[in-house]
Amino acid sequence: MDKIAMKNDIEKQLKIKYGVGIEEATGGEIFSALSTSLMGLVVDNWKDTKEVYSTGKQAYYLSAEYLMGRALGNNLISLGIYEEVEELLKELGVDINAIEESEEDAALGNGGLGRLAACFIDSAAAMEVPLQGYGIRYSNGLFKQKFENGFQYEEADSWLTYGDPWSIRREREIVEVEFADMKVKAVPYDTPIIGYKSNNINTLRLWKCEAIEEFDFNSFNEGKYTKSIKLKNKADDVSRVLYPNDDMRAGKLLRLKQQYFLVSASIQDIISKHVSLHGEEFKEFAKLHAVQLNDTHPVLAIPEFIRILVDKYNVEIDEAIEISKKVFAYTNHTILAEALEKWDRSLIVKICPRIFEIIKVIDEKFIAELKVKGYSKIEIDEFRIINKGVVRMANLAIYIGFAVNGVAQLHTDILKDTELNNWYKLYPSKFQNKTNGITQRRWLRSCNKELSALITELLGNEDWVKNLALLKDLEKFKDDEAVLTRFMDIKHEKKVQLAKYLKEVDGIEVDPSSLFDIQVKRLHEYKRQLLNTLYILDLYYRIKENPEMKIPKSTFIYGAKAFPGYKRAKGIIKFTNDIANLINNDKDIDGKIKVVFVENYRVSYAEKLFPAADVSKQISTAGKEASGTGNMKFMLNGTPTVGTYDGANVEIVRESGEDNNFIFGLRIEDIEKIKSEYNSKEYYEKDPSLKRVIDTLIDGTFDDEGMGYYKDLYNSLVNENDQYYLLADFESMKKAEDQVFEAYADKMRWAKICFENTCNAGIFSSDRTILEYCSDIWNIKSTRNN
Ligand code: 26Q
Repeated sequence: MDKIAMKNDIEKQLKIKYGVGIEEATGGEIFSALSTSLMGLVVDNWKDTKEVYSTGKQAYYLSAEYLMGRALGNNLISLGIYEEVEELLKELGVDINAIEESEEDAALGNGGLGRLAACFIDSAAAMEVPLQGYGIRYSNGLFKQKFENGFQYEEADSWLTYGDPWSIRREREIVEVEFADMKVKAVPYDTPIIGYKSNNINTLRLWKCEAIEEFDFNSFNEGKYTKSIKLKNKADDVSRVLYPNDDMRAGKLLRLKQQYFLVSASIQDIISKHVSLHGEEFKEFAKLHAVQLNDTHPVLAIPEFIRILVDKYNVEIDEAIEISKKVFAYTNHTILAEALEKWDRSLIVKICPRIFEIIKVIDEKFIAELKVKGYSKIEIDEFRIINKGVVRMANLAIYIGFAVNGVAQLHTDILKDTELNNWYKLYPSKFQNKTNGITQRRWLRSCNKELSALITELLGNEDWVKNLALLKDLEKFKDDEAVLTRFMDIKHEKKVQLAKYLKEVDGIEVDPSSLFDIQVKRLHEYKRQLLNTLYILDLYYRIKENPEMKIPKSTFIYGAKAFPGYKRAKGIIKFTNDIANLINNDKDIDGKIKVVFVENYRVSYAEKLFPAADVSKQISTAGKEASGTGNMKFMLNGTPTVGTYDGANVEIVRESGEDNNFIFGLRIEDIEKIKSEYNSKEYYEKDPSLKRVIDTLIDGTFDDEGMGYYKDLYNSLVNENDQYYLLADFESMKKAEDQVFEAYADKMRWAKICFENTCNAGIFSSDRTILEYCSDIWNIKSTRNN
């Protein structure tokens, strides 16, 4: 990097964009100027990478969500110039941290699935894999969460108010998307995804929906202003907002429109590039392109692909279907069959009638195939894509997809053995496992620079940043007290930093020498934040009864957003905030425990929480969490898991050892066994400690201001037989926590537990995952741009 040129460029950008010098510029302005200047450093490699990739087979990741977070810090690291830029800014009297904090999170996703997509495109760039991401450029990302008197409120997330210096609007590559009732423009915005210390720059292309005519001049001239912008608004609506739910609870028309918009624009883009390079030749299409469907949300890509081949390029429909069978692969992120996406045929007909016709042809072809194989009518009905007036997106994806994968070993086993067992028997060779991963560039190198420096020092180089398996080599220090002490000093330092941040933004004081127990994830009943809360309340009562009780001073931290229409989830937030209020204000317990619910948990907050955690809480009901990825982020930062035998926890324990984690609770087999005779009331009546905490929901200890939240939560546990087995796992969770307290009290033992977690986290790099997709699904190779 040429420092002087960089400095001049930043100053020039500030002048052009804002008419200010660096002394008067705000953090946001410097962020924008610096980012624009960095874009200048990547444009040439970006263009070259595209050319290099187009000479071979490419893969495309279609996803309705990308939970990117901030870009600046990561991009500086990938470019290998973080320290230089930090110094340059310092010379100008600017603190790089403040500049990084000025960047809005790009929160174009809800949770795990969206963040996974973001990790994957980072890994693909780092691994020099020709993968392009396609998504939607929502004007409003995931809502901002506010607490008032313990209740969650939502505010719009207008992340684009000050523009997005990391994307380029590609006016020349606009495509048109046709709905039954309107035609719109899909405008591509491209973001460079910078390969770590590589010349490969990959692309994330997000589509924005716009009206073809900005506004209707005739109406405007007639003085009908509202009418003149009606069409514009209708088009803008399509990419206006990310649906804030992370399960299939609202099958809304607009959501389906978004899905069709995404896939139509993306597939047109892929096909038109193919045609311009190879002509109207589709027989070998699958040799050049693979499309990965991130859950069922982009599954309409399949009939859209067939539609274009048939209607635009005159391919026979049977042939088009056969081609599509070699192009698409599908990832499943949910366990429950009943949670799989379904759309009423009437909705699909209303939005894109031709697509429905094609789905019908696919369905008929499928039925014919099943008949030939000798399946009965009843069996065939199970498989059918269209059944009783609904289109089952997963069925379409599995029938056409050449590969179907789960996201953790346990999850894939469940799909094969139970949820999708009939499909597995029909197409055994389609099923694969691809255990999720996380990018160590963001989740260690960038968010925990102190630990990164120690690892680099111990290993003698930074190779682990692009080959995380190398962390294994740290094992030789596992009994080295000096190393362990430094490791834990860093943990402490990260806790001090978090405490400072909490104080600044949430006005909450926490003691960095206390144990930080952290549960961060979307709020869901199956994730059992409520179990954690009941546990903490019980602990509080026990401390009150027995002030001498020996436990390490502890801070319990939560971060979670609830879907705005999910009453129980909102009730759990309010209940937990009420308990925090009770405990934090009780002088009797002498600050022994404290409860903090951070407001507006998001990627940039996560980056502060993971490195500062002593305990990672992963307590979903066994069999419900497909994988989890937060669990991996904790582990990488040297944090043991307190959790159930679920999702990727199983693999985490397998890698780092039973002794280095605290596993408790019913396993899937146990639940299967007790399921039929489970009676939560018995637990409630039998265990006075359990009764005591559950009764606070109805005895007036807390007040939900007439919302009915608490009564409802009480009912879910006691009168609706506790679907998620909180009561059944309560006792064993207490035991696990006792073991944590005991282990934590022994400093060196604890240090070793933490250290071993980091040593064994290598396998959970999304680099590993992406390379598995490349070799086992996409059949593509890394391609270097020199
Ligand atoms: C579907 C239809 C209509 C509206 C919304 C949706 C919808 C949106 C988002 C359904 C599901 C999601 C997100 C699911 C998700 O995040 N799943 C998580 O995926 C992670 C990555 O594989 C796993 O680690 C988690 O276990 C899984 O819960």
